Amino acid sequence: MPIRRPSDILPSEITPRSVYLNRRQLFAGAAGLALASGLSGRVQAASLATQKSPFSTDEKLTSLQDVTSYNNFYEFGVDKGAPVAHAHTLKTSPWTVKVDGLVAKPAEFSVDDLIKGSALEERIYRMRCVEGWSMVIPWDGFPLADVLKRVEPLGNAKYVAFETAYRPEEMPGLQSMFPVLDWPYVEGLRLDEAMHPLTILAVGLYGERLPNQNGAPIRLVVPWKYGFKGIKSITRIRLVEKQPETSWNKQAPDEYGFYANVNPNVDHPRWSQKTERRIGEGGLFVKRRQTLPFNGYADQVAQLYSGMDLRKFY
Ligand SMILES: Nc1nc2c(c(=O)[nH]1)N[C@H]1C(S)=C(S)[C@@H](COP(=O)(O)O)O[C@H]1N2
Ligand SMILES: [Mo]
Repeated sequence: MPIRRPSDILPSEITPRSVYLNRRQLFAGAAGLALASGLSGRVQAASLATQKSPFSTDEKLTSLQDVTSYNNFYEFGVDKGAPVAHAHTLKTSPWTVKVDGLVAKPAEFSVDDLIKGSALEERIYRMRCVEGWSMVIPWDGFPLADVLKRVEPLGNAKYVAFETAYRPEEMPGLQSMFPVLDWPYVEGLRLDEAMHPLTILAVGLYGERLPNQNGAPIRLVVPWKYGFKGIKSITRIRLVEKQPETSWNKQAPDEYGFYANVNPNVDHPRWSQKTERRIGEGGLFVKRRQTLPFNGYADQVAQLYSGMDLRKFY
C-alpha cells in the first residue's frame, strides 16, 4: 500500500480524542500508580495519531485493563501477571532495530524515526493464543513490508528472522538457573507472510505507545497466527535464505510448529484448538467461542498456503 503523507489524511480518519477519553484516563491512572509506588513506569505524553484501517474488525474491544495485565512475556516471568509487575525495568528508549542479512541496504532504524517516517494505522485485530484464549486489540502500527522494502531484500532472501532484546539485568526471567526458553526469544516468517499487508509492526495500542508488558517499544503482530509468533521488544530483523529457528519450536517441536496458523482442526497434543475463551467474557454461563481457520482471516491469507498440508506444516 502506498504511504500517504499526513496532508492526505482526512480528519475523519484520525481516531477522535473522545473515543479514547476513558483510555487516556486509564493510562494516566497507570502513570499515577507507577509514581505512587516509586516505580519508573513512564507513560508517553503524546498520543499516537493514527488512521483507521479497512483491515480492522468491528468486534467489541478487550478492555485496556485486560490487554495490559494478562500477558505472556517470559523474559519477565511465566505467570500472566508477571509482565505487568516486572516489565517496567526494561529501558525502551533509546531503542534501535537492526535490519540486515540478505538485503541491498542494511540499516539500523531508531523506533522514533520509524514512527515519524510512517503513516501509522489503527489495526483492530482478533488475537488468538495457542493456550486457548483470545482478545480484540486496537494496535497502532505500520506494515512490516514498509520497513522490508526500505532495505531492499535480495533475490535469495526467503525468510525473515526476528530477535528480542537479550538483557538479563533488565529482564528478571533471563536470570533463572533453569531457563524456560533458549534466550534470546526468536521468531520467523516466510518472506511472503512478512510482506502481507495484515502483518504489522506495532508501536502502540489504544492510541498510546506500547506498555512494556505488551512488547515495547516495537513488536510483531500477525493476526492469523497463534500469539507466540508476535515477538516482542524486537532489536533485530534479518533476511535469510533458510527457515530460521523459532523459540517455541526449539522448545517443543511436536507442540509448536514454524507456521502456527490458527487452525481449529489441528489439536495441540495436549488440548483441542476448536474453541477459545474471549478474555473479559466472564461468568459461569458464557460459552466458549468457535475458533475460526486462520483466526477469521482466511479470505485474506489462505492462498499463501495453497497446496500445503496444514496438518504437516502446523
Ligand atoms: N519476546 C517475547 N515475545 C513474546 C512472548 C515472549 O514470551 N517473549 N510471548 C508470546 C506469546 S505466547 C503471546 S500469546 C503474545 C502475547 O502478547 P500480549 O501479551 O501483548 O497479548 O506475545 C508473544 N511474544
Ligand atoms: Mo501465546
